[in-house]
Amino acid sequence: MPVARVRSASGEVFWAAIAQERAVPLRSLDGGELSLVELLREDSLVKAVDRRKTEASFDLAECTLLAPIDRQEVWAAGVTYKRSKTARMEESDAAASCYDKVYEAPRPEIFFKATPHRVSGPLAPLRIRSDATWNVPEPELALVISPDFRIVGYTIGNDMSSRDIEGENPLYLPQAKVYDQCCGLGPWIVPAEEIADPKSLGIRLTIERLGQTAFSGETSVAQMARELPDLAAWLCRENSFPDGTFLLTGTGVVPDSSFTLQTGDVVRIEIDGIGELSNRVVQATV
Ligand code: DO4
Ligand code: MG
Repeated sequence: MPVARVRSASGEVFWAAIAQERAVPLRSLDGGELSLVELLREDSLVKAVDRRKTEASFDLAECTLLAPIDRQEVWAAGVTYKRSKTARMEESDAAASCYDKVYEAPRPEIFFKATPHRVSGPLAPLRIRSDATWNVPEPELALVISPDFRIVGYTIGNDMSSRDIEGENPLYLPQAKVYDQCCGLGPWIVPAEEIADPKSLGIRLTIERLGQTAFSGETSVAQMARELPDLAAWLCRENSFPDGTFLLTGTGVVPDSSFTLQTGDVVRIEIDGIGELSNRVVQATV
């Protein structure tokens, strides 16, 4: 049963279990406000949710789904699919060999992606930088990791990226990746116990522009050159996450080099067994 962050029609924000088009609010067992980490600390996310269900329920159609995050950091892995390696070697004269090497190396590329206030949930705007000319979405399976480093759930991530900034100099990566509204997450968290084989999940990206499909592409987690537990273990080396954390696992879909996002584009990412995350693209003016 998915776990979502929900805003009701009257403006109340809460964690909820989603079933049969209804949102069932969850309560903390200590009587205070429920935070995601209380659920992540338990051995079973499914049982943690069951134990906290209230009697109330809201029609999902009258609620807004928010990004399923409260206090966590979002991290991301890169160059985990061959398509990402190839696209990045094309965009960067200076650093082509870095991408080639990291694709093969035991240690993966892992970078900091977002704090909660930089994350957009379903149907909320995602931003392209006003100082970038070549921008793409990156559809990625996102791991939800507990404070004791277990993969307890999955959601969909969009690792928005400015290819011209990253391509100019790899040291600009944080600016290509981290800015306001740079990361999509949602629509909810699916417990890991409910996904028998995450490697088999298909990932599809569609970009609509003025009512037409401007780009579509797909991949499968099976195409990833690394194992999910291995990525999580590298992130958690010498690192602590008192509230748990999210880890985007890299993109296997990159549009051709002639493509860049425009204001008004709608980016839709679907992952089997999880659902769909759609966001409209905006660009701030300087
Ligand atoms: O090397 C830069 C970032 C790579 C990335 O975000 C990806 O492969 O998804
Ligand atoms: Mg990425």
